[in-house]
Amino acid sequence: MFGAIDRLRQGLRKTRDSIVGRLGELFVGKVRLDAATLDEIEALLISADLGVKASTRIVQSIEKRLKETGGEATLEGVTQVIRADIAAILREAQTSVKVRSWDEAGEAPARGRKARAARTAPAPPDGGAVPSGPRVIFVVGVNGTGKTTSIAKLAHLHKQAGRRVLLAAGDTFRAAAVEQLRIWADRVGVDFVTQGQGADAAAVVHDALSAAEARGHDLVIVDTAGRLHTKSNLMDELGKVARVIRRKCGRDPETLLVVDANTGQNGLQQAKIFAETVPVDGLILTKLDGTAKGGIVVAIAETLGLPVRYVGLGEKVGDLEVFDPEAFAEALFTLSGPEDAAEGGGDRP
Ligand SMILES: Nc1nc2c(ncn2[C@@H]2O[C@H](COP(=O)(O)OP(=O)(O)OP(=O)(O)O)[C@@H](O)[C@H]2O)c(=O)[nH]1
Ligand SMILES: [Mg+2]
Repeated sequence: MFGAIDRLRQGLRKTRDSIVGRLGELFVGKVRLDAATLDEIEALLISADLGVKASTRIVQSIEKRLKETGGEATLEGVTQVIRADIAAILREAQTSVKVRSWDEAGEAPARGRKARAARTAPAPPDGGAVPSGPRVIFVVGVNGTGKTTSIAKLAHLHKQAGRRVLLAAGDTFRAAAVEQLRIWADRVGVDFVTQGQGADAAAVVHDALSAAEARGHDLVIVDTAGRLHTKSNLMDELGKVARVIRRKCGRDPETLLVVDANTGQNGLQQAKIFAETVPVDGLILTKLDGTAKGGIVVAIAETLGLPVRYVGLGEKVGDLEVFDPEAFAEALFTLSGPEDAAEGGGDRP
């Protein structure tokens, strides 16, 4: 059994091999870092998908540190600077908070004073209702990013923590989507509410919340369809469901946007549309195990301006980690560990 940091290390193996391996080729012993080597480090970081902004910032840090040490550098010294900077950038994104409510959804995100006011004084829920009932996690994102799998993993995590979890089959577009969630619910051992394919997602969620109240669930996790291409489609569908949750529970759901770490610029743009259209509280970044460009976590956090809450590291229910910037940066650079050990098979439905 691996611990959290070992699982993270294992999941990030491809990225680590690429960054650490190439850094190692640049350095042998102590070297004097000239402009060309700094450029190479920058290119290496950009090719690991950290994004230009973060890569430039990190190289500037390295340069600054070098001035303090007379211009000589070791692989270890440079690695430490990169690692500390990645952790710092991710920590900064962790503190960004939701700036809109579902009432303002679809409008441009509030900035400055308006945003700060929204943070300190959240809009009262409909009719001034006192918040009650279960916690609700609303999982949204582009299709195929890993929403349903992440819901199963989240359900597992919360069940392990002793909570009573109910899954709501809010993706009613395909019969297969409902079935996939049902299989996961059975496998994880949590309850499940559906009205089948073609049902109104808002009605399914209404039903699920009533069931949760009646049966004493602590947490309801809502699956959604990813095939919503325009902003107005997105708001029509998701806004309707969110308003049902607010009416029943007296507060907005906690909305998590799922983003595939293998996503190219196109996927990132689609995720941006979600982040700009609906009030997202945080990110689940999936499939980090499948990419050699785990640096995308930094670029996504920066581009979307949202905190990463969880990372997906495989297809099994246990392959989800609560995101910790320090642990992530450490796992990217820890040279040796049990990651060479054989891994077990998958268990997806
Ligand atoms: N390697 C890996 N695969 C993952 C991860 N998360 C999800 N997947 C796989 O990605 C594929 C899509 O996952 P789903 O959970 O069905 O994605 P979805 O967003 O619900 O898809 P739609 O409902 O079609 O929009 C499946 O094959 C999953 O097993 C992960 O963290 N790592
Ligand atoms: Mg799905």
